[in-house]
Amino acid sequence: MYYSKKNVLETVALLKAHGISEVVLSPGSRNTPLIQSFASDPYFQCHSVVDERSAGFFAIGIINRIQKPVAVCCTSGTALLNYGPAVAEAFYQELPLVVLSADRSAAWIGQMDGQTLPQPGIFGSLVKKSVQLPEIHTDEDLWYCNRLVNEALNAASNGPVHLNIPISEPLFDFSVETLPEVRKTTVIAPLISNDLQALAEAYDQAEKVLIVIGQLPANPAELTRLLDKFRHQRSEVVLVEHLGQYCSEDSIGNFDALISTWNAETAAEFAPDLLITLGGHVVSKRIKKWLREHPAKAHWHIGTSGQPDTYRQVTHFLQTTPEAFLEAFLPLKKKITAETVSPWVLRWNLAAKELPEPDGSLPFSDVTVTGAFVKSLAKKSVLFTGNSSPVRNLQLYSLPTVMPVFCNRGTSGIEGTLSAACGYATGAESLVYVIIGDLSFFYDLNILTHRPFPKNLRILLINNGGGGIFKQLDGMENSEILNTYISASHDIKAKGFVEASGIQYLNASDYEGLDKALKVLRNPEGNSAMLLEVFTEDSLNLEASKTYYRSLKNM
Ligand SMILES: Cc1ncc(C[n+]2csc(CCOP(=O)(O)OP(=O)(O)O)c2C)c(N)n1
Repeated sequence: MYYSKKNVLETVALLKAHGISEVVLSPGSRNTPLIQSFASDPYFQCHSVVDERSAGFFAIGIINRIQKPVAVCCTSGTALLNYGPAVAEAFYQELPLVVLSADRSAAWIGQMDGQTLPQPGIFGSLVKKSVQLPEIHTDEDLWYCNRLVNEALNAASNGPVHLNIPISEPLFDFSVETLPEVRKTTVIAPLISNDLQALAEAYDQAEKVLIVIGQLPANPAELTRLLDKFRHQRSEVVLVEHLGQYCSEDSIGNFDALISTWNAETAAEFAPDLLITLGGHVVSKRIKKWLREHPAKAHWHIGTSGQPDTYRQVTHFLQTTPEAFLEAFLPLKKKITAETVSPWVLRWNLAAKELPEPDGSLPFSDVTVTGAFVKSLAKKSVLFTGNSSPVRNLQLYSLPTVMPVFCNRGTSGIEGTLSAACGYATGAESLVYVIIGDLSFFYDLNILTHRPFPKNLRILLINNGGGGIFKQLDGMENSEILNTYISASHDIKAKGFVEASGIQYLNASDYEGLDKALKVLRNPEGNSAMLLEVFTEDSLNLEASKTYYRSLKNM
């Protein structure tokens, strides 16, 4: 049975009408009317996650999997604030996270009534839309509520939204048998203008086209098909990290390491005439620096937001989805066949191919452990990577198989990687791997209490005793407080936490042990999730990466 008040019924019915079927619920009494209504309706798949910070990231993991909006629902007060990091992440990854917060009626905010704070608009500029629903007493209230919920859900197409729902007592009247019929409104995005002829001509004439693909959702099958059709294969170089999901025979993933080998002259020679970017964040810092120093004659950025100007040289914002742009653009460009590939493209491709990956001749370290892990990944699996060193080290290696790779790269926070992976794995059939550093792992421990904990999760925890990334930074060795305050060094091991949570625990601290443990980790059978904790040492971590980058310079 559903809860009786109309603003709750309208919200629940409209979520259903908009096709939002997965809801992550966090416990509370003010939101019990919402919880009861979602859980009573078999249309909704409900997940219970107590800690709202984890719940927000758990929902992001589900969005990564289903690529549709997902709702999170919490009680009033600080519960809502705990969604903050996930809301920010969703905003900068343009993910459709729908936040539903229950509240007291406006009259009681700031009156020392229990568990209240000013909830409407609390996420400020980090949401695409924020609405305060009315409590419904009249027909006009009902129309107003319907309009606001529709507006918010429509705005969620490319980012998070917040619906604050005041619910006065009684909170536990579960007497309604069916949801009301509701009006759903649909927004049709502006169609792309056909005025692209000039761009098509510029594209056909460009000699050096650099396409940089940032973070994209998984399985961009349609985008891949269109991009393959779009490219002349003559004048383009495609740079894409694992998070960009696109993969073709000649796309280049190791460009960050490649750029590290250039001198001023080569840096200028590799620069493009026309830069085309799409997708979200790019991890490499070197590419940003290099492109800012070597601006192209033209830069087109394709994306619905009409920003950003990451490389300080945008000439055209093509404000639409990459798919819609390519569809419109394809018929306009010339069909160039049997052209020879330009020397500039050949040079890029050769340089990228010749660049060696770090190998086992280097000391046992974060970098080489990552390499061994990457090579052991099972086919048809999915990978979540923590921020900090894992996402960077991962990029030094090609993946053995095409697989979706996810990371909370919207704001690069270290707090929600495990939770997101857990959300993805719940309901996924494949193995879901996580590679994560120790500070990021311990930060997100609460999700280990989630039940049922997905058995298909396989976690590689690289425990280097603190924030290892900071020790790699030039000049840090001179800081006397590096260990105490910057890298927050510790001697905590994960074993106790992991075993108490019913997860199978493995560990390794040399190549032989790692090899054995990785074989166990890739086993899809088993009654529980598994975690492999690998211990590495600061001095060897530093030596391995210095030796590797030095060897590239000497090539
Ligand atoms: C929520 C949040 N707090 C702080 C940071 C700053 N930060 C970036 S990397 C990092 C250290 C991460 O350490 P760990 O997860 O152990 O990975 P490692 O550096 O050892 O690879 C910190 C604290 C952040 N990105 N996000």
